[in-house]
Amino acid sequence: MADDRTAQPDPDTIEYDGSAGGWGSVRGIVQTMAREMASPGALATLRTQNKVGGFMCTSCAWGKPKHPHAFEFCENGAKATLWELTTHRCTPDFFAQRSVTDLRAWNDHDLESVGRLTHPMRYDAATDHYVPCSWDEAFATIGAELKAIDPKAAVFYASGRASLETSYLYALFARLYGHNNLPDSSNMCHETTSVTLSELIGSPVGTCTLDDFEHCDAIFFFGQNTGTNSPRFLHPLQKAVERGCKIVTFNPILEKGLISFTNPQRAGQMLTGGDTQLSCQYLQVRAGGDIAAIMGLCKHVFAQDAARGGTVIDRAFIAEHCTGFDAFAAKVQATSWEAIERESGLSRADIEQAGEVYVAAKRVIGVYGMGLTQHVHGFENIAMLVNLLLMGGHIGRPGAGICPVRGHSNVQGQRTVGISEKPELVPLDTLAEQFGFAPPRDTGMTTVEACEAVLDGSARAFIGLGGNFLRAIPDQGRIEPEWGKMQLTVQIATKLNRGHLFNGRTAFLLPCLGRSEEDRQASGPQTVTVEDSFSHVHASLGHRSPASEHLMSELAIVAGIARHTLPENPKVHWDAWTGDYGLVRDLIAQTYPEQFHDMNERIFEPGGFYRGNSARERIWKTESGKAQFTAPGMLAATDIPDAVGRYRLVTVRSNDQFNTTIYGYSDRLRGIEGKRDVVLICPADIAAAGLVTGQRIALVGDAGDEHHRRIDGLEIVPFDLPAGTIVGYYPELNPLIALSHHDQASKTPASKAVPVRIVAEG
Ligand SMILES: Nc1nc2c(c(=O)[nH]1)N[C@H]1C(S)=C(S)[C@@H](COP(=O)(O)OP(=O)(O)OC[C@H]3O[C@@H](n4cnc5c(=O)[nH]c(N)nc54)[C@H](O)[C@@H]3O)O[C@H]1N2
Ligand SMILES: Nc1nc2c(c(=O)[nH]1)N[C@H]1C(S)=C(S)[C@@H](COP(=O)(O)OP(=O)(O)OC[C@H]3O[C@@H](n4cnc5c(=O)[nH]c(N)nc54)[C@H](O)[C@@H]3O)O[C@H]1N2
Ligand SMILES: [Mo]
Repeated sequence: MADDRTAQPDPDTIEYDGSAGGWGSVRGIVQTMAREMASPGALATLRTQNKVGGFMCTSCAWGKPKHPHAFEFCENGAKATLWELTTHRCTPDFFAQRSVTDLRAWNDHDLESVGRLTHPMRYDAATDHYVPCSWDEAFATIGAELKAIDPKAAVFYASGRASLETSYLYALFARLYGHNNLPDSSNMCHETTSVTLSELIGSPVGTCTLDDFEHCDAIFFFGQNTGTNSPRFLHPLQKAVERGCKIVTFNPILEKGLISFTNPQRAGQMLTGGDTQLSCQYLQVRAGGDIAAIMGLCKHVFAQDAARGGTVIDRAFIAEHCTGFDAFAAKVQATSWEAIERESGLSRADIEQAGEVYVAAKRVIGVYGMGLTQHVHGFENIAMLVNLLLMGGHIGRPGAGICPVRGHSNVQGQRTVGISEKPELVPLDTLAEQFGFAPPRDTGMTTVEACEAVLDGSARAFIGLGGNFLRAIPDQGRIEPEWGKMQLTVQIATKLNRGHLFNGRTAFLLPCLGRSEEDRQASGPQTVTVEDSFSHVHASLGHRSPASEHLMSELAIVAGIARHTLPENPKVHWDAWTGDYGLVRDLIAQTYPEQFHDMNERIFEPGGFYRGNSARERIWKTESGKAQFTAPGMLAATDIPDAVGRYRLVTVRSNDQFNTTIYGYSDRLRGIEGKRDVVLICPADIAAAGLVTGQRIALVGDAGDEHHRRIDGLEIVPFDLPAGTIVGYYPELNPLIALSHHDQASKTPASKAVPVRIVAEG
């Protein structure tokens, strides 16, 4: 148990701002405390989470309100913090006892459970062990290796946690070195959003802020699992419903958090077991059926507009602000209800009922997550939602807008300050002047392209600023064996994961501070900043003493590598910047003056400072200068046609994981306990395939290429799902996803509607 008894929360008394399941979520935290033997004072640290003067949660990117609760965190955020504050340590001794190859037999949960990394480590290929090294040795060797290769053959990956300051310097380092190969976790996540929204409304991010949820009349919710992945969002949703707002949800899975919510902060609800009904209608669309479903909604809106004398569609808004409406209208007209019902798996009557909610609402918000972005036609999914919102003028108006729910806590911000493979999104001329160099102008690699470069041998070096790239990508089974052909791999991390067990010829594992830890540099303790889903920028100050005296901050590590790689430049001061992060914020303000002016003064504003959004002001920074209606060329978000025995596999998260970090084996909100090697199938499909509950099966990839993809030993669990849609866990099922199965516009891997077949075992 934890070594500080006072740090043990009592589930009967703890005040807690929690998630969908009332007591269950409190119990989840207590279990994590016990498992992780959280260090003394861990609970006090939770109290400062998401508060001014405290640190910003490392879990999701949901907004941090101006007036936070006593405990402004959820089950997720608490687990993420306790996971970071564990007393377990992954030391040189641990590595001395186990070879890297041996560790590949460990599962994701066990690898991270070893604890926080304590020392910089070098991979010794001769013995197949990680051995300790000095920071100087690491930086000098990495610098020498990078200098010896073509910069265009290097990939600098970032998982969306590192601060704005670190991210800005990481991107600057890449460009000074000579490439734009800056994929980040966003390239597996909301890159579909960045590409689609930029093209259609001229803003790469959502247009809503938290305030809009206080004024909307209807929320259309697509493929985002709030109770599990962004539980603090349940509070504004509950309040919205209580003032009469209607929520309509489209999701193949009946996600508990979206059906109803027991608020752990309201004593009454906890005592009586009462709850708030969240969705007024829940439509179990088939995976990949949203283009069709939204087409149906639009069809109903047109019909009602005609029936009500043209009062439903906002024609004045469309005339002033939009293009492409006529082609879109023609498309809706030409699409039959029969096709819509077939492709969505929903009945016309149900879609019309949902359409009535839209027709009756004055202010509509469209919310979405991975259920729209991670498809081969993710672009068209989002574009249809934009169409739906534009019809009623619901973008750029209080209480309305489009709201992509971001994942990692600073993933949006990393893009904002230059981590992007797309040079056109970065003010290169400003950077050129600021730092006296000629930035590379060619487009860099996305995640998918980086994987292709590893496969074809053209990638020579990989740096991972956090994350677990090899475990998070598709086609893992094909890429792992090729990884070691790279000359250099460097992983900057807090905990050991599978991605660290596949190494280039020269390889380092560099341990960094977590966000809750004090980051002391030459000028004293440092503050960092992050941007939430609503484009608000918050300061974060860690107070905990570091897990080991040998840790360095992410910023110092990036600067250390850069200093040993790049030639002297009178305008570049890695040491001074490392000594005072305020100087880096000055640089950010110079590069992005419109959004980040006076950054150092503004970062402590309660609720964060807003960096603005043009589409919210109805300024459309698109090619046409207007908001764009589109007419999709297909109704299914996948290109793989339906066939007998072919299923659409959806890979999802449980509430007991954060991406590839597996805290435990409980998917409390879906009622699955103690196992993750499962595949959820609806009872009719189980029967039709001649299978039985509990039977072990294999899933086989059905992408139609020459590669064989298979995962054995999955247990059949009956689950309420649309026919043909089956569900399993990420990242265990990633080897089934073909690299070629990605959104056509943004190259975001399509982790939903993955074509598979079932093979009975035994
Ligand atoms: N506890 C926890 N919190 C997290 C994370 C975590 O791993 N664990 N990860 C973080 C990250 S990086 C991200 S990006 C977010 C992800 O948060 P989400 O966007 O919620 O992502 P998923 O867990 O993939 O869930 C996708 C949802 O879409 C539904 N869905 C699947 N296919 C379709 C479809 O075709 N149409 C529709 N309408 N729905 C569909 C699924 O049933 C599921 O409810 O969460 C963040 N927060
Ligand atoms: N099949 C399938 N695949 C998917 C998805 C899916 O839904 N289905 N979702 C995709 C999405 S949305 C995302 S965002 C990606 C996630 O991909 P990644 O962001 O690459 O993966 P994570 O699991 O978040 O990374 C976890 C690791 O980060 C390190 N870490 C934790 N905290 C810190 C820190 O403060 N600093 C540093 N330097 N390291 C730290 C730890 O070592 C930990 O092991 O996966 C994608 N892959
Ligand atoms: Mo994500």
